[in-house]
Amino acid sequence: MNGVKLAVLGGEGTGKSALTVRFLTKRFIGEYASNFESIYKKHLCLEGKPLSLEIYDPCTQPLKAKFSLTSELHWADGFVVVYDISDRSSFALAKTLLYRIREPTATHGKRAVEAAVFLVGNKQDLCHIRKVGWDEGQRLACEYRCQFCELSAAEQSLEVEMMFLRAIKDVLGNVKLKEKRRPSGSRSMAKLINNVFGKRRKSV
Ligand SMILES: Nc1nc2c(ncn2[C@@H]2O[C@H](COP(=O)(O)OP(=O)(O)OP(=O)(O)O)[C@@H](O)[C@H]2O)c(=O)[nH]1
Ligand SMILES: [Mg+2]
Repeated sequence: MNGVKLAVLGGEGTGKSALTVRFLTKRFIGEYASNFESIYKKHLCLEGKPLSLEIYDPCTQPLKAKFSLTSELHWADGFVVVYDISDRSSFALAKTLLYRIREPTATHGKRAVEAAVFLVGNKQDLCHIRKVGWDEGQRLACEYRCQFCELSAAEQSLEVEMMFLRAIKDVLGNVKLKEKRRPSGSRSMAKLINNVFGKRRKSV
């Protein structure tokens, strides 16, 4: 069975828990505990294949989120980076997080392909007090090679579901790419044998 690990990151109160709970339960309950971190596990069936999903929803630790993501970067296969469209400081923090995720040293070169990242402008229902433009989000996503959408965990169940499913599919796509780039053991051995015998044939 395929396993996918997603980390939902972002500033305090941006709606990380609301999005995660919305995806897992289709409900918006309004208030969410923020004093402990959670890893939610769910079994899904995606395109007819079983999938084991883990979603990491961190507790409020703005400084940790800004400066030390080491364990998250090693744990996760993909990231959902959330900001609140009515809070400009959360957009600045999202940018810092994207920078950390894309830093070449962030995973000490362990990744064969870039991690899948989805930038989410949450609380779209508050667009009357918007502080971050849609185009700014889109530009930031382009700059850091991410998917992008604006949505509302409070009002949109389907859009939240589509966003998570897209993030999961991107992770699975990366897994396939990684497999393609890494020659399999038998293929490397065939290449080695070919090299040895090829050379010998030439010298005869
Ligand atoms: N209007 C509106 N409010 C939202 C939305 N999503 C979340 N909220 C509210 O924003 C507040 C924070 O949501 P949380 O899901 O707890 O945010 P969080 O990022 O998990 O917060 P921390 O864990 O404290 O960092 C709560 O009062 C939610 O009800 C949304 O789409 N629209
Ligand atoms: Mg939370």
